[in-house]
Formats: sequence, C-alpha cells, structure tokens
Amino acid sequence: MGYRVAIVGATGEVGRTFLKVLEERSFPVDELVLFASERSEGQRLTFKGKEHEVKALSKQPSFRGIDIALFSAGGSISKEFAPKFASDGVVVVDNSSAWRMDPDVPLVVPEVNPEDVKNFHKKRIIANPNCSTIQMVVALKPIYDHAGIKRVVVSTYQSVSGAGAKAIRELEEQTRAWCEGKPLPEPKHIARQIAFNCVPHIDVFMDMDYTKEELKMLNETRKIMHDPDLKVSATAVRVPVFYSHSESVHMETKKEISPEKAREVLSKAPGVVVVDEPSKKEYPLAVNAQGRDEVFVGRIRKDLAFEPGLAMWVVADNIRKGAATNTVQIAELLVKEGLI
Ligand code: NAP
Ligand code: 3JM
Repeated sequence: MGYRVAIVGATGEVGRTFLKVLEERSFPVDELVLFASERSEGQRLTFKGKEHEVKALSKQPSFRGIDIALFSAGGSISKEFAPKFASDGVVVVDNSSAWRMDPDVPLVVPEVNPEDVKNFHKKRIIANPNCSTIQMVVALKPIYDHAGIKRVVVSTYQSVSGAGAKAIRELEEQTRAWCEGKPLPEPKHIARQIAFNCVPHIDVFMDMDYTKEELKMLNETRKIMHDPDLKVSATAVRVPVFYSHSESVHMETKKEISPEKAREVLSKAPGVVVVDEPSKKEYPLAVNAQGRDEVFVGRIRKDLAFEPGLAMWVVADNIRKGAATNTVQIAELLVKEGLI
C-alpha cells in the first residue's frame, strides 16, 4: 500500500531533494502532488522517471485526500498552510522554524528521539529541527547516553545552500565577479559579502545579541534531548561553501569519557560515521559529506577547557540529513508505527 504525498516548496533546494530522497529510499508513494508559488505553476519536476506538474499552493481549494505533506517553503507559508492541511486530514512534516517550539508539536530526529513522533495528534504537525541542530544532536546523543553532558559550546561553519537556491547563486556571482576583477554585486540573500569571507550572522538578531539561528541550537537541542538544563552556547557562521555544514563542538561531560571510548560509542551509533585519523589527514570534510545522509564525526579529543570534557568536529549535508532526509525518515517512522 502506498500514500498520497504532497510536497510544499517542491521547486526549492530542499523540495527537489525530497523528490530524490523519496525515490532513493523507495518511500511508498502512490500519488505525488507538488506545490510551490504561483511563479512556478506549470513547471515540471521528475519523480521516478515521470514528470509531475507543479501547482500553485494559493490556488488550491482543498487538500483532502492527501495522506502526508512535507513542507519546505519557509516559516510564513508553514504558519498559514500547515493548519489548513491538518484540518483537511493531512499529517504535516514541517521543515521551517514555525512550529518547532510549540509544546503540541513533536520535534524529531529519528536517531535521537523517535518515540516523540507519536505525539502529533493535537495539531497533526511534526517539526523537523534546524539543520545545525540535527547534525549536532545525532553526534551528541551517544556521548550523552554514555557520560552525560552539562554544557556545549559550538561554532558552526554553515554552507550557503542553507539559505536557499538564491544564496547559492549569490556565492557563484560574487566569486565570478571577483575572478573577473569586477566590483562584487551587492549582497541580497546573505547579510554581507560571502565570497572569500565568513559572516557571523544567520537569521535575525534576538535577545542578548544572539541570532535566531544560534538560539534555535539551544532551544531545539533541549527539546529533542528532553533536557531543559542542558546549556548550549552557539556562534553560527555562514562560510563560502556550497553544501554541508561543519561544526566545532566542545562539551563538558558529567562523567569522564576518553576519546577512545567516545570513538567506540560513536562508531556504533545509528547514522554516525567516525572519520578520525588526523595523521593520514583523515577528518570529516564538507566536500566529502555532500550527497550523503550520515553525520560524520572526527577530531575527537579531550577538551582542554572543560574537565571532564570532549571536543569534536561534526559535518553533514545540510540539505539531506539537515532537512530532506530527516523529514523523509520522520515519514518512514509514521509508516512503521502505523500512524498514517
Ligand atoms: P528555496 O530554495 O528558496 O525554495 C523555497 C521554496 O518555497 C520554493 O519551492 C518556492 O517556490 C517555495 N515558496 C516560496 N514562496 C511560496 C509561496 N508563497 N507559496 C508556495 N510556495 C512558496 O529554499 P529551501 O532551501 O528549499 O528552503 C525552504 C524552507 O525550508 C526554508 O525557508 C526553511 O524554512 C526550510 N529549511 C529548513 C532547513 C532545516 O534546517 N531543516 C534547511 C533548509 C531549509 P517558488 O520556486 O515558486 O518560488
Ligand atoms: C532555514 O521563513 C523563512 O524565511 C525561512 C527561514 C529559514 C529557516 C526557518 O527559520 O524556518 C531558512 C533556512 C530555516 C530553519 O531551518 O530554521
């Protein structure tokens, strides 16, 4: 038996990756309905060798008959349309930040808190965490279970694809202009010049001069790990990389855990690949994680500031594990648990 699956934001970076991941993982799709803005109406996208026409979301009178909808069209579309889908009987898995902190909406990373998925009945919405949070919690969970974690200090090195298709073009255009010796076009989709630069500004500034992206890493991690006391201090930085986010993660653990033991528990953890042979120049790299679904962890070592503590380097494809793959894994959980 298959499902009637809708994709909202089908023409975007994440939306197109939904199509690939659903196909690769043989998700049981009986029928596919693709939505985007009116700008994309009539565009055709291929799924399993067959073309599907994109519909304008705003022109759709009803969503009845759809079993599950995967959303990636930004927070305001999710806020407006997820409840409409839900009241038409659809289960929504949403990629935006719109619903993540709602106490009636589960926030799920299947390797970390799969049991939460079943608590979606009040709103019929399940939230997919932020890309930077997802890869961090997949790497933290095995250490948390083994030694406990008191606090985390993380700096991110986030690729431009996290800001959508237009930000990818912005890096290309600035780089091309620089190579041709021309003046760089004004930044539009990333706060400042991104070519040959690092920009410590992702999403908007909030309380205490932290960005919303940095506070997502604190609040979402606490919700996913069910630990409101866990302290997370983040600096989120956009770097001139096209795909995959990298993170430097330093943590104070509750009990001593050696780097050898951490390597062992991480090697056995679901969705994690340990790449950690510095003498052979083997450590996780953004260019190697691109197109993969796992979270890569390396540079595992004792932290020199936290006692007891650990430091590590965590890399994953932000559009796949950070967005599309995690969402499809949530849909798979719903199927496995008989919830749709
Ligand atoms: P993108 O490449 O800019 O694509 C945006 C998509 O949203 C396009 O399909 C676009 O359709 C559609 N859209 C925009 N306005 C719309 C409207 N009024 N009605 C219907 N569809 C509309 O962005 P992306 O990288 O795919 O990301 C999309 C969203 O996913 C983000 O805004 C974010 O909320 C979420 N996201 C989450 C993560 C995560 O960490 N889990 C990572 C990346 C993105 P058109 O082509 O017709 O404009
Ligand atoms: C990743 O509403 C918007 O403009 C989307 C902003 C956005 C988000 C978000 O806040 O939903 C872009 C890229 C995310 C995210 O995953 O939090």
